[in-house]
Amino acid sequence: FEQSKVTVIYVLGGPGAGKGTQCALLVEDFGFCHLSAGDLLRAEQNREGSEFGQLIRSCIKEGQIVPMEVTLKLIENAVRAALGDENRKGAGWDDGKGRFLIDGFPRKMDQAIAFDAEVCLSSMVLFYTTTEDIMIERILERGKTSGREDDNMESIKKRFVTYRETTLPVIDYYTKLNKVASIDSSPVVEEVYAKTKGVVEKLFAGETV
Ligand code: UP5
Ligand code: MG
Repeated sequence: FEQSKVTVIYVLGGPGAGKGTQCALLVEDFGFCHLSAGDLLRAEQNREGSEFGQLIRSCIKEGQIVPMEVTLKLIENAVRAALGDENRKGAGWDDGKGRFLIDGFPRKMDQAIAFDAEVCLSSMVLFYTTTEDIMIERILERGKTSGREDDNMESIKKRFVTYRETTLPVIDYYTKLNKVASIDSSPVVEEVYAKTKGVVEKLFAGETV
């Protein structure tokens, strides 16, 4: 697809920082197509006949990054499907605008380089920051009902290690490219969203972040 027809925003931040929550709100106001890498991986894991099911399950439980070929393909397919899918209109997704939120990706340098080179360049990175204590509290609370196999203390600790060692360098990389808008996600959802909305409005108004 043509780069000029799509706007891609990467949404990053630690486990449980609030990426998915903010994306859902952005969809309503700006007509984005929200693609969560974690959700796409979980769907693939549960898809009958998937050759990657076991691999994805063990990576997620151990807080490891799934080999990028798998994730990249899932995202690329989802972008293409969304661009060609009339039925998604009305569900908040406005196909004509070609706006994508890619949530929880890229979280390793190899993914970042490959997506930027082979699929499309992102316009900016929304980066949610808060303390590990807050992230733990949020994930454990959600874990009561989420059914996610990584919403437990043991997996959380492993997710934090991967985040610090593997994902923070990606943030540094985009910071040097002046693409990162950092937002403190410690306050209540509405307050975090007010900041988020301001940043995205500026982007679409043609200002840099
Ligand atoms: N909540 C949210 N905001 C709040 C606020 N301001 N105040 C109070 N509560 C707030 O939020 C988490 C919880 O907190 C929710 O209950 C929410 O209501 C509440 P959420 O918006 O879901 O946070 P999010 O940042 O999306 O947390 P998530 O757990 O989804 O982040 P992860 O990055 O850990 O998970 P993801 O699904 O992206 O990835 C899971 C795994 O998939 C990875 O560990 C990895 O193994 C694998 N993966 C890859 O291998 N490659 C990839 O490219 C991507 C993922
Ligand atoms: Mg999420």
